[in-house]
Amino acid sequence: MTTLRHDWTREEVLALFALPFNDLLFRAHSLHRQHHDPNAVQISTLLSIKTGGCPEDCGYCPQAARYDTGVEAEKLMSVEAVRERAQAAKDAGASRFCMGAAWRELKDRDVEKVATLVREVKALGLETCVTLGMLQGEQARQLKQAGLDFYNHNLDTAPEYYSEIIHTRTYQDRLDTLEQVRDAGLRTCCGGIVGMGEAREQRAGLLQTLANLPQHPESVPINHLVQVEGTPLQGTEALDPFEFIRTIAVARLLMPASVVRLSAGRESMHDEMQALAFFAGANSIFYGEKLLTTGNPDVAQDQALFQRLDLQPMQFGPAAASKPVDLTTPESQPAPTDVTA
Ligand code: SAM
Ligand code: DTB
Ligand code: SF4
Repeated sequence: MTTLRHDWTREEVLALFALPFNDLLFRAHSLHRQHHDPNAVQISTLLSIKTGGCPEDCGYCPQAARYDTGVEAEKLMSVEAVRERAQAAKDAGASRFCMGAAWRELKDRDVEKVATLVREVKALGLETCVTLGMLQGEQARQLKQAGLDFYNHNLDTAPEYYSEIIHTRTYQDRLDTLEQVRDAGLRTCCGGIVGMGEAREQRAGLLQTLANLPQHPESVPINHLVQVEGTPLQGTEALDPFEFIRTIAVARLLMPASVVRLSAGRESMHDEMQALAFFAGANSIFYGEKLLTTGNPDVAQDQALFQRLDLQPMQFGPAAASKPVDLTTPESQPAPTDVTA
């Protein structure tokens, strides 16, 4: 097995980006196979449990109150409504349920409410993930106690590009929250967004920072900017699709054991592009018609994609093993590949 490195230089990362495309993909895919089943994809479903009205100014985000995006502020969803959505996600084949709130930070008064949601979702036999903004250590420990598996908190971009995108909190604030999450024994889901007008240097900077964290995030969402009318980043020049694939491949090379998620932006990607992303090292998706407020491919479309590419949902833990979930028809499921081979 490869040694996990935490000392990547910017030059080294840029040199990977600059490899001939086929060489880069070959290297990334070869390493991918050493650490993962190449035909298994982890499936998470997202739910916005508290939508809109956010005080932050993240330039990409439709939920920031200050931008006129048509997203209405809503209250925290009820336990019953969340349970129903989580059960539906499980029935559709998701193994993880991720709940997002448009908050700057988690307030102490909301900790017990979120903990209740976590307990309910966990009781259904799903892995749990929440993304609630900045978090304090004690709050992280309370959520862990409630059964939380993952906390999603993204670095979003390279340190030097961050101030182009967000002004209401610092990069260090994000690093501090990630430290609290790790210290509480939670698994980290941390990645960023590309296609925000950044240069390759900054895509490299994002991945370099992620890989040089004290531990590689267990889950690394690579979001392609979803441009939303009314946000400052609407109208940003489109990223070359092959540059997006390169970003996935370099993420795989830097963080070989992590699960890399082909995250936001899939709705505007063809099947061929997604197939290339899976080959380059992506092995997770968000599944279900909606991300938080924007669209995601239809479930039927994803099921067809899995079938066409012979992909299977990644299983986890004894609960999943006792009741395998088929995204495709049962007879199309090949025997699981031996990842230790
Ligand atoms: N409010 C919390 C926070 O910012 O940490 C949690 C929710 S926030 C919507 C979670 C992440 O979604 C952001 O960090 C960002 O990476 C991603 N995101 C938001 N809007 C996006 C967009 N338009 N395109 C791609 N990713 C987006
Ligand atoms: C992540 O990295 N991407 C997800 C999840 N973590 C919370 C969010 C994508 C949001 C896309 C815009 C929207 O639907 O509002
Ligand atoms: Fe608020 Fe999160 Fe959107 Fe930033 S990304 S505006 S913190 S909901």
